[in-house]
Amino acid sequence: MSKLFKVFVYGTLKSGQPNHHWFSKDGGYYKFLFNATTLIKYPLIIASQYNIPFLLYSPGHGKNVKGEVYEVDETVLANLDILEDHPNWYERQLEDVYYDNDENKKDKVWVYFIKKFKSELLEKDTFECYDSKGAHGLKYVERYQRSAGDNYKNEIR
Ligand code: PCA
Repeated sequence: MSKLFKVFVYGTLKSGQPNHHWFSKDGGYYKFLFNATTLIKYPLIIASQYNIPFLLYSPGHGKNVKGEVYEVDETVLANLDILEDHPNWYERQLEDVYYDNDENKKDKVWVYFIKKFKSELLEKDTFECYDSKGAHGLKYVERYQRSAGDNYKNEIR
C-alpha cells in the first residue's frame, strides 16, 4: 500500500487547466476529493512573460484562494514536485483549507508556494480563482511554446 497525500491545486493543475494531465502521468493514483478555499489570504498573481500563476507566500495579503483538493499517491506527488521544481522553485507546504461545501470542515493539505520573490510582485492584481483563459486575458504560455531557458525566473526572484 502506497502512502496517500492530499494536495490543493489552485493554478494550472486544476481540472481543465493546461497542466492537469500531470496527475495521470506514469499511472499513479489520484482522485478529486473536494473544492476548497484557503483559510488564510495569499496573493495569487499571474506574472512573467509566460503568464504563469504564482501563489506568493505572503500570508494575509491577497484573497482567500479557491482550488481543488486531490488525493494522490507517492508516484503522482513526485511528478507534481517535478513540474513545480519543489523545493527549488515552488515550495510545497501544509496549509489549512475549508471545504467549499461545508464551512465547518477544514483539512491540512499540501500547497505549492513561491517563497522568494521580488517585493514589487505584491503590487500586482490578485485573483480568487485561477483560469488560464479568464477575463484577465493573460493566457498561460505552455512550456513547449517558450524559448529555451529559465529566464522568466529572473522576473520573479
Ligand atoms: N500549478 C500548481 C502551482 C501553480 C501551478 O500553475 C497548482 O495548480 O497548484
